[in-house]
Amino acid sequence: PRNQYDDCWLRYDRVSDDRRESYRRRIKHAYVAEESPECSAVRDELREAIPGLLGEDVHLWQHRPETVDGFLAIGTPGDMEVIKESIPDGAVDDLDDDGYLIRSVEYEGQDCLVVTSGADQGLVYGTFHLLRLLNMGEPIDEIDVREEPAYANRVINHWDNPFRRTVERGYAGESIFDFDRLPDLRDRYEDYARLLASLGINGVVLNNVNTEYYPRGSTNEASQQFDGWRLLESRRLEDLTSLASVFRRYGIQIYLSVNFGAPKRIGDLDTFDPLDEDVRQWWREKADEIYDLIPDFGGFLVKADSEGQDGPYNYDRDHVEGANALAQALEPHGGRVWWRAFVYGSHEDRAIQAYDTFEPLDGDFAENVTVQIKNGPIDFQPREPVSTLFGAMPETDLGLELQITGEYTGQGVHATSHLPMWKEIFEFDTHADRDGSRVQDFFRGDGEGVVGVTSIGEDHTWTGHYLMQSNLYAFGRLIWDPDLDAETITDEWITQTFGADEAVLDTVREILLDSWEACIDYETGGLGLIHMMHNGQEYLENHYYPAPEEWPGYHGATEEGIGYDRTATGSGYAQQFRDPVASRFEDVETCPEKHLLFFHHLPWDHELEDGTTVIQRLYDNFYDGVEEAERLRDLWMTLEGKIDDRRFEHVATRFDEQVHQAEKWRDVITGYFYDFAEIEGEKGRVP
Ligand code: GCW
Repeated sequence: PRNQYDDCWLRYDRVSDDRRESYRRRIKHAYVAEESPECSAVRDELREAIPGLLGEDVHLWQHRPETVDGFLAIGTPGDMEVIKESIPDGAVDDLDDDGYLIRSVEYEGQDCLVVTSGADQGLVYGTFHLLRLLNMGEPIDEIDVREEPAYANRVINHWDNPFRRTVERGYAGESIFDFDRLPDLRDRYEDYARLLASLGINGVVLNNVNTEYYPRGSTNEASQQFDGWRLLESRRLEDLTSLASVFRRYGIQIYLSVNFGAPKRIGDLDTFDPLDEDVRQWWREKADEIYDLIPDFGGFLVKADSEGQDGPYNYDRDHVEGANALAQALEPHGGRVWWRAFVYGSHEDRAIQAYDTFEPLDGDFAENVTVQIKNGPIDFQPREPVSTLFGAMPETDLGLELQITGEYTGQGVHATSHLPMWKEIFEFDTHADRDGSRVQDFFRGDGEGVVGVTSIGEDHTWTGHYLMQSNLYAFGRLIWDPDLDAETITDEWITQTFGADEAVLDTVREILLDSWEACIDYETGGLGLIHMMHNGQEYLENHYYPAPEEWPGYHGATEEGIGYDRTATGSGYAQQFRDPVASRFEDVETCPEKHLLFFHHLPWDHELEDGTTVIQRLYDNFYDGVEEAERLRDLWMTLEGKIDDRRFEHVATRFDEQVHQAEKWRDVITGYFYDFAEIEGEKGRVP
């Protein structure tokens, strides 16, 4: 089955000759601690990796191999003498559970490589870190690594619909999870867990946040009847134990998205009012049942009172009352509720609603509740200003939700790296002080973290597009260490995925790092407009193309001008920020051009800083964006013969389609704006 899907970045190809001897000396013999499930996963990984890298078998030892020149030792200091003796006292005690050290040391005349941690989980991460260095051909003779993750919770959210095996906003085929066949396991589960653990991911929410009927979007009724809520049924929970044990070996906890109405749907209660004592008791018993089966279960993710999902509003309760009812049930077991702040519908401008709803509740959520907030106030647009909730709820545990899948960035077809976008979000300074005021500083508590909505599916590529594997990779690496720069992460991915050829490295790096700005330009015109795009293929159920009647609500175009007034005279989103951010967005003169039309409604001929008018800049950006997509495609074409045909052809075909879609949309949207503005383009391109 392994050849039915790609290895992604865990390729373990033969190392170059000039590295081989040094590697051989320190890794051909490996002494790995015994007991835990995590250590057995480590041993399996070495069995997979080392023969690939060295072209010869690895020797695994149960004690120190005394008669060889050198060896790899993986364990806690308590597990083995060589580690205790060669790592200074206290160096390991100082680490977080997930942290680890990797060092080259000399031990009684042998050249060793030590991977150590205070906990088995850190050994898994340390091993994958070492294998990454080997995959990249890095020297290991003088190595001294100390690592700890920035965030305690590093979680993947699947939007997979159990039993149907569809994936909402997934562009890589069916769900990899076959819930109907559990407890039977598939090899793919383990290989997926390996990919995630190699990035330091420690939690997976297995199913879609939409756990019931989802009354919008596609016209296909049947595709909207979701049954994720059934996963809380007793027989389904029993089935999940096998899947949990696969992930457990890699230190990954499983979570479920649950339906707030479960006490009524699954239980025999006639209410799910979170303040009703029977309802609370039902959740307690359900939690007890789950933890009996899965002692390390992570907790629940909830989308409540949003896009048709049930919630506390059904009973006039608020989000605190709702979240805390579930939290009290998980609390004795150490479980956590991740409660989404993605609510809209009652305010004319959806941007302002999450803050209005959640900020007043600060301080009232139970200790084991995390409020999970999308990066921007709308919905994973190619570019949005950040959510005003960051920094606004100092007494609440917060989680940041990013989208790895490309719902609005070209779906499975366009090559769009999200990494530069995530860097922009992480570095944004909110001027709200906690332990720092950048967005990336807000999720560092024990009950906090970063989650990503995944792009994974049954496709051979896993992500529907070979280059989009880079987004999963980048997500994991960035949330382990948000200080890593985009080039470093991108280069790591390319080298492990395509090998060490410099030309390939330079080319793919340029494509990935330039792809996001290109996408913004050809989809949105680059001045902060949202939801204006034509994305994906029409025949895909998931394809995104809002009906032209919806457009004015998004971009606010009139004969006089364009943009959405979110200043004090408009919806007031700018005012939800702290100063000086609020005044910077509020004032047309200081509002950054990239967000201009998100915050301001301006005349078509309003002059930008360089004298260009708004309408001309939109025209230019749509044209330049397409040209940029063409340039990136041409860059890819230079790789013919430098990488394998299968991956070359796959990406080349998609690039043609990307350019084609971008051109089509450019013509539609520039023509459409021309109809409003009746201003011809200065370069003879519009109309
Ligand atoms: O707007 C949307 C997406 C939905 C998604 C929702 C959410 C899971 O288009 O597909 O539903 O966001 O994040 O809940």
